[in-house]
Amino acid sequence: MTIRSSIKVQKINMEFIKVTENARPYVALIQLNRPKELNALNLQLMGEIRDTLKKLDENDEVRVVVITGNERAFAAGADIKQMAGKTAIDMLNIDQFSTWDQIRKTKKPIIAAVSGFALGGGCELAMTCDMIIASETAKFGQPEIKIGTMPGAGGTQRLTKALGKAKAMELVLTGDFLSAEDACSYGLVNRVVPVELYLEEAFRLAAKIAAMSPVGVKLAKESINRSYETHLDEGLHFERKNFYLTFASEDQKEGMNAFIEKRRPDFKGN
Ligand code: DAK
Repeated sequence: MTIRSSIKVQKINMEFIKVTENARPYVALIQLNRPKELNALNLQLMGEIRDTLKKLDENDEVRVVVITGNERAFAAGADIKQMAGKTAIDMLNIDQFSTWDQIRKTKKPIIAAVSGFALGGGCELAMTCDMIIASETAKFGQPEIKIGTMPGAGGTQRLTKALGKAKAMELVLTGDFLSAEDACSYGLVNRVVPVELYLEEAFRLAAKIAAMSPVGVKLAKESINRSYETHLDEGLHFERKNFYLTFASEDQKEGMNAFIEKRRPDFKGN
């Protein structure tokens, strides 16, 4: 690989993400940029990630993509304020899954550089990436149960594959968080580094992969995913139907409204 230090850094700012096409030689960076909302994933932000990944996948000057947030939060989940009032049919019509599926189809490797909260959809976005570098402060979790719903973007499937049934069951049913150290011991993340180094470490890993054959990397990623995802499609389908169903419940409205009103939810089971 030739190191092209004279090349101008290409930065593109969208409303909710910042993109640097050549953050390092052949390495692009996507930074989630809704810091006040802890990078909550609203529909537009997810659309910006989808469209950017599609462009980067077609750009020969990019071989690896790093996705990050900031020190406090990778992403604290899908935007509860945007989802709270939705019915099951609204959710079905919005069809956010096509966006998540498009992200999942990216051919180039994606590394998540995670610090702080990676919760709900944030944890699912990190797990949709191919590798995760975590800072010591990273906290992973699927707390949807606390707001009357359940993971909807692969959490029940990918967490179970990564952690095994018992631990995944505990996390999804209690909403408890997993520390970076525990996430690493279970194999959910590649490694944990001090907070000031997590992005650099992600770039270091990206550079190593970017020096390999882009064709070999693409085909190897596809092959590993074939092994990993053989039963995933069926599992995702099942999870999606159940996720929509939670939006037919009063508990989902109560849970999300309680979050917005900063009070404890009173779940009735209907
Ligand atoms: N949505 C909207 N706003 C959020 C948010 C979220 N997920 N997380 C945090 N915020 C906002 C807070 O409301 C607050 O806003 P203001 O009150 O200042 O206006 C601001 O960010 C700072 O948060 P806190 O004041 O709460 O900060 P703390 O340090 O006290 O607490 C926390 C941090 C991360 C523990 C807390 O914010 C929290 O519990 N957040 C919610 C975590 C959560 O429940 N996440 C799961 C959301 S449900 C799907 C794809 C994905 C999904 C579903 C479907 N399809 C493809 C269909 C995913 C669903 C989810 O992720």
